[in-house]
Amino acid sequence: MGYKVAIVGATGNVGREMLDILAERNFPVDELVPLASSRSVGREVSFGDKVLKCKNLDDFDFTGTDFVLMSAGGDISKHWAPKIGATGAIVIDNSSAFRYHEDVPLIVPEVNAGVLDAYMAKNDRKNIIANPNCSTAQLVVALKPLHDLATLTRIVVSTYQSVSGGGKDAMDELWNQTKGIFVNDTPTPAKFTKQIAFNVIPHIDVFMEDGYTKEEWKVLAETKKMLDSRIKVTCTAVRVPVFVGHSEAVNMEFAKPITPDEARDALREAPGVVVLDKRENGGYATPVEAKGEDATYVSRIREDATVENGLAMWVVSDNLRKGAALNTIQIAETLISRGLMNKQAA
Ligand code: 2RA
Repeated sequence: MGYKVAIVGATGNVGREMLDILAERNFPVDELVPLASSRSVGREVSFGDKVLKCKNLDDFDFTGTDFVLMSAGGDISKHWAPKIGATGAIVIDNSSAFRYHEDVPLIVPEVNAGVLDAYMAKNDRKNIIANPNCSTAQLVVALKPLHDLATLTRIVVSTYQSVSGGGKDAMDELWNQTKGIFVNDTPTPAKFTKQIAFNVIPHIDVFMEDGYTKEEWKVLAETKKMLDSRIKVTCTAVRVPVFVGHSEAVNMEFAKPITPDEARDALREAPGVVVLDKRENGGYATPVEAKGEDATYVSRIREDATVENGLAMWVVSDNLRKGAALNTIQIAETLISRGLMNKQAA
């Protein structure tokens, strides 16, 4: 026996990736229901070798649904997740709506799966589990084994984020501007604040009062929530003209000494990490290799001699997979494998 799974936002970038990953990983699905807003009802999506039509989120009865995977934006999640959770379904939400709530676990299974045991034992749980922001998910996968080894005290992160993090319109904007520039069209920014083709933009999400952007704040708040609230974190988040795959340059300070070799060995053993670190031309990962892959790639591991116990590294992952859809499904798999769902798959 398998599970009844609904996907809210099934026609979006992340929703379609969720459908592919569920099929690829043979997730134990008895019934899959793609859900969308009324204007997308009837649109077809692929699930393995099946084609399914989207049903209307507004009038769907969630009773008897085991998992609801949500990726339709914060407003939809804020409105629907508590109502769906109250029916007994487990909502795994990809938006930022609940990530910072004290009573909602924020989970990357390789980092803090144990938090789920305590949450699922609570009688008053809301049945909402949050998936982190894409830039944090890959970061904490790479930081966790190093933190376990030498205790991180401070990290400085610079992100190089692909346009797919901004949704399909953002991908179309990069594509159309890139083609347009070759025929001398003047690029007209719409989704982005400036030209994105052949450019980089140091601005993702809204500005906050202290001058940081919300994207940068998310890296800070989510790393602290999942890994350790004592780690000092600062971030500069930058959009780059790459379709899929986020990259991050990370400088780290530790409480204890740690060598690049020790870090490399720990990362090689860590779940979800592939170390690709040859000190030669091309001996590092880029978004092109990470696209379509599940792993978080770590490269360029070296000493940062400007601080005591310092290291630097380069981290790359497919933002639509580990940064969103894959992590969501891994949370569902973790609930099953830890015996936290009522029924077990055969
Ligand atoms: C971005 N972090 O890349 C967002 C997506 N979650 O814009």
